[in-house]
Amino acid sequence: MAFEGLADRLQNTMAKIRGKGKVSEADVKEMMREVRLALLEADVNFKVVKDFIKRVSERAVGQEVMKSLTPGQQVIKVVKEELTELMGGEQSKIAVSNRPPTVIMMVGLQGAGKTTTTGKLANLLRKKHNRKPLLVAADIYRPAAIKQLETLGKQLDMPVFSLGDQVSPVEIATKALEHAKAEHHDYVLIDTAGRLHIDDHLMEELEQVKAIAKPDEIFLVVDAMTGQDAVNVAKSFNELLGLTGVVLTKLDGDTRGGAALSIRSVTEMPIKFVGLGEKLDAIEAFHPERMASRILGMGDVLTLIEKAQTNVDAEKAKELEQKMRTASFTFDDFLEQLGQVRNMGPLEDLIGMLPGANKMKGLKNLQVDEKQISHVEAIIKSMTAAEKINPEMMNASRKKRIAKGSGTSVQEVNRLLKQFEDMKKMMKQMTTMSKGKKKGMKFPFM
Ligand SMILES: Nc1nc2c(ncn2[C@@H]2O[C@H](COP(=O)(O)OP(=O)(O)OP(=O)(O)O)[C@@H](O)[C@H]2O)c(=O)[nH]1
Ligand SMILES: [Mg+2]
Repeated sequence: MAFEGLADRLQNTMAKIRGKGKVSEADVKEMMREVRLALLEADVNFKVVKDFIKRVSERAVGQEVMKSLTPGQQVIKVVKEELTELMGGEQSKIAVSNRPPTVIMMVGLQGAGKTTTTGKLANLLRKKHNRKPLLVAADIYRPAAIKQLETLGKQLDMPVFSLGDQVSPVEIATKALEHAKAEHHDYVLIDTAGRLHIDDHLMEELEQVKAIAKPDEIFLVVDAMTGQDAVNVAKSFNELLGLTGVVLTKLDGDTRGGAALSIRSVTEMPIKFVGLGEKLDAIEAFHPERMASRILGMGDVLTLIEKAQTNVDAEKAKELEQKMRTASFTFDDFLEQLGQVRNMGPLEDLIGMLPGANKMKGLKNLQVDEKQISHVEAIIKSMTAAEKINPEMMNASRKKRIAKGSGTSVQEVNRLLKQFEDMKKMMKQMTTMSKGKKKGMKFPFM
């Protein structure tokens, strides 16, 4: 996971100052030295680091901190605010044209993730915003580029506009727009060709496509793993083409995060989305504040809730809630719920969004638990219908049978039974707690 080193270091530094009842200038200086090192090590642009430290230092020894009752926490608040500001302050939304279709042009270097991101964005627009996007294959150079987009289109069950590779991208864009209007598509996503380096020919062609397609957004797709290079690429593309935003991909890899923290201040371009994996739902809108919160170990509960809302079937959630109320929640429901949680993405990522998760050593090894989950699934599937509804009937010989059937052990079966009991108890408490409160979605796993 990206930012791990940075998050660790910053969180350790913050822990030292958090509880302090008094913060001296020397304390702040000491802390800033560590923050500076942490940022530089994360490959954040040198000048960006310098400015950042200057701003935080000024504020940290200023009135707002020294006069506060909890100066330690106040300093952390300052760091968080400045970190948020660094990444762009308020989150920026995706444009909506008042004369549809809204046109989004994807540009970037070879292998940055343009084609994948085109598919991900279209998926997001449909899933979350109820839009009807058209994908446009305008990369006529790389062999199989068109095929790649068409395959994505098939996976998503979404139309792809293509005229083969013998027609110029400008003409493809022109025809695609006509087609989109005729078919009432409200978004058009144009996937363009990548180059190894920025070159005149590529830029000329992109300018021509831009002139004809009049895009509402030009997203530069950059690979977070390329660190400072990503920042330079963003700078050049912006100067030559005029971007409206950046999509930072491969943030799931072990990038140190420097690009995410430098791009905005160096280029003034907002990061609008981040790519977090190869799958077509591995994309998130970029919220600087939430990202700062994650980096500082304060969690990102909002994203977690949104993930739940997009990926958990609302009908089923309601049904579950009802079952919880009436305490008729069974192992079958439990299985289904596991499935829904898994839809939200790798557990490891979800846990990373919980406040303080970084500090809990046990949680860090959660990858292992994916295996445990399959065990849980196997155990439940080995139960009879009666056992699933009535776990009380479970005796030693039944447990033995289930352990054997699921390829696990009696201990594991026991553990699951215990967890299930605990969970039911917790649900009862939650439903009593939420009584009288305003109605909202409740999920036992949160
Ligand atoms: N881990 C990870 N891989 C990604 C992400 N985005 C894209 N990829 C992978 O990166 C590789 C290149 O992605 P493409 O979408 O083909 O990149 P492109 O910019 O269209 O490449 P060209 O068309 O050759 O210029 C593929 O293997 C993708 O699966 C991401 O967010 N995370
Ligand atoms: Mg491509």
